Amino acid sequence: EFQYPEKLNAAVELIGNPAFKDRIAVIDKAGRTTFGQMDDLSSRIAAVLVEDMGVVPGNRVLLHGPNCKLMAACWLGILKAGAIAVATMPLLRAADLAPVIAKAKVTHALAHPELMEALAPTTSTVKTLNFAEVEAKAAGKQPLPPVETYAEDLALIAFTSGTTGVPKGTMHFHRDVMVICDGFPRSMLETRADDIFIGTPPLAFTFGLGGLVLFPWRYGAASVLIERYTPQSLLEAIRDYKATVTFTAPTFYRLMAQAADGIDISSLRACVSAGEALPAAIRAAWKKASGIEMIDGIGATEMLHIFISHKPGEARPGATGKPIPGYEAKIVDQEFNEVPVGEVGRLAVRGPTGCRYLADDRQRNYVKNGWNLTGDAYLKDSDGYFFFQSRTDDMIVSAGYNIAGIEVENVLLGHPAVSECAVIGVADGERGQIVKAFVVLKSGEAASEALVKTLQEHVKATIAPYKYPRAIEFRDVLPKTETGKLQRFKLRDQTGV
Ligand code: 3SK
Repeated sequence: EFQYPEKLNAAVELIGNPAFKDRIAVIDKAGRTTFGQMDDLSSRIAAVLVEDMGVVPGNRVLLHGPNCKLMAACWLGILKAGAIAVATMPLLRAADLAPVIAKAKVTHALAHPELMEALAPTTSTVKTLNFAEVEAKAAGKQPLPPVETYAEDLALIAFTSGTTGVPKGTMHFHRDVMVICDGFPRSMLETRADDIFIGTPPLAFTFGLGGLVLFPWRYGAASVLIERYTPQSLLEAIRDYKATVTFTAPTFYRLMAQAADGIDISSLRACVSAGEALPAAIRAAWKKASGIEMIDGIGATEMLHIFISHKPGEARPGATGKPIPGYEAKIVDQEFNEVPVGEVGRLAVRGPTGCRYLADDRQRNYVKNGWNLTGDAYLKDSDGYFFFQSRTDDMIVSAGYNIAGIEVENVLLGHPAVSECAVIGVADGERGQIVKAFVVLKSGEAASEALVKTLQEHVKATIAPYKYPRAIEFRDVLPKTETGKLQRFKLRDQTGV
C-alpha cells in the first residue's frame, strides 16, 4: 500500500498516463481538453518556466488564479519543471500575498491576467507572467522533458490561514500527492474513468486541488473547471455537463438544496462534503433534493486531504465516519492519554501524510509522538465512528458544562428563520462563559426581541436546556476564511473575549 518508485513526478504520473491519452481531462466553457493535450500544454509551460523565466528545480513558484484550465496546466508545468507549486486563493490581495511570498521564498509567479494587481508590489523581485502570456509563449515551445524528481522531493507548499488567522505553509512531497489520489477517491468514492467531477473549492485549497483535478485524473476521469459558481449555476452545470461527483462544503449543499427544484441533476452518483462539519439538517435537505446520501469527510491542509470519511451508504447520523485506509485516529486528553469510548477529547491522527510546517514553531503543537493534533474535539463511539464536537478552541465551558458550539449551531440552523449562524462562548461573571449566537436571518425575516425568545425556546426544546444561547445577535454576514470556514475567533475578538 502506498508504495512508489524512488523517482517520481506526480504531474507526469497524473496527466501522462498513456492509457488515458484520448480521454477528456478538463471540461470548461471553451470546450474539452484531453489528457494528451493537457500533458502537452503543461510540458510546454514547463519549457516557458525553465527557458524563459529561468526556473531551476526547487524554486518556489506562486500560482494566483481561479479554477480554470490554465491554473491546472500551470500547476502541472511547475511540477514538471521540478519546481514547487505555491497556489494561492484568488481572493487574496497584495497585503495577503506578501507574507506568503516572503515565507515560501517565492522566486517566480504565474497569475490570472485579472489578478496581476495583487503581484504588482513584488514584480521587481519575483519574475512574473500572466496566464495569457504563459499560453502565448507555450504555443511557440517544444514540450520540455519533465525534470526527474524523487518521491520525497517537495511538490507543493499549501498555505492555511486556518480558523485562527496567521498563515502557515504546509509542505507536501510528490509521493504525498499520489497517496491522496490512491486513498479517498479509491476506497470511499470508488472513482471510475467515466466520472465527471465538479465543485466549488479553489484549486489553491488542497480540498479543491484533490477533489477537482488530482482525483479524477488519477482514474482517467474528467474535471469541470469553472471560475465561479452560484448555487443555481452549479446545479445547472451539473445538469449541462452530466456531472457524476460533486465536491463542496455544507453551506453550498444547503443553498443548492433550496434551489434544486426543476433542475435535472440525476447524473449525480456521489456528493462529497468537507471543509466544515456537516449538520444533520443539511445532509437531510440534500438527500431530499438530490436523492443522494452525502459522503462526509474531515481533512486538513496539514494532512493534505481527507483522513476520516465513510463509503456511500455507510453514513451514521452526526458522525464524520472512520479513518480511511492507511490512517489511524484516536481521542486523547491534554496528557495525550486515550480517553474512554464516548468521551470528548482531542483528535489525533497518523498515516501516510502528515504535517510539516515550513519554518514554523507551531509544528511542535501540531505533531506529538508522531500523531497529528488537528485542533478538533471529537468523540469515538463503540463501533469506531468519529463524531465532531467542536474546534478545540471553540469549546464553551458554562457553569461547569462543556458545550460544543456546533451542536447549538445545528439546532439553530434547523429553525426556519435562520440562514446561517455561529456560536461562541463569551465571558460572564456568574457562569464563567455564556453561549452567544450570531445569527443571519433568511430573507424576509426581521430581527426582533420576540424572535430572540423564539430561537432560545427552540434550542431549549431540542437539546439540553443549559445549552441555549443566553445572548443572540443578528448579523448580515459572518466572518469566513476564503474557503468558507467560519472564523469564530473574529467574533470572539469583536466581542472582546
Ligand atoms: O476538511 C478540510 O478542511 C480539508 C482541508 C484540506 C483538504 C481537505 C479537506 C477536506
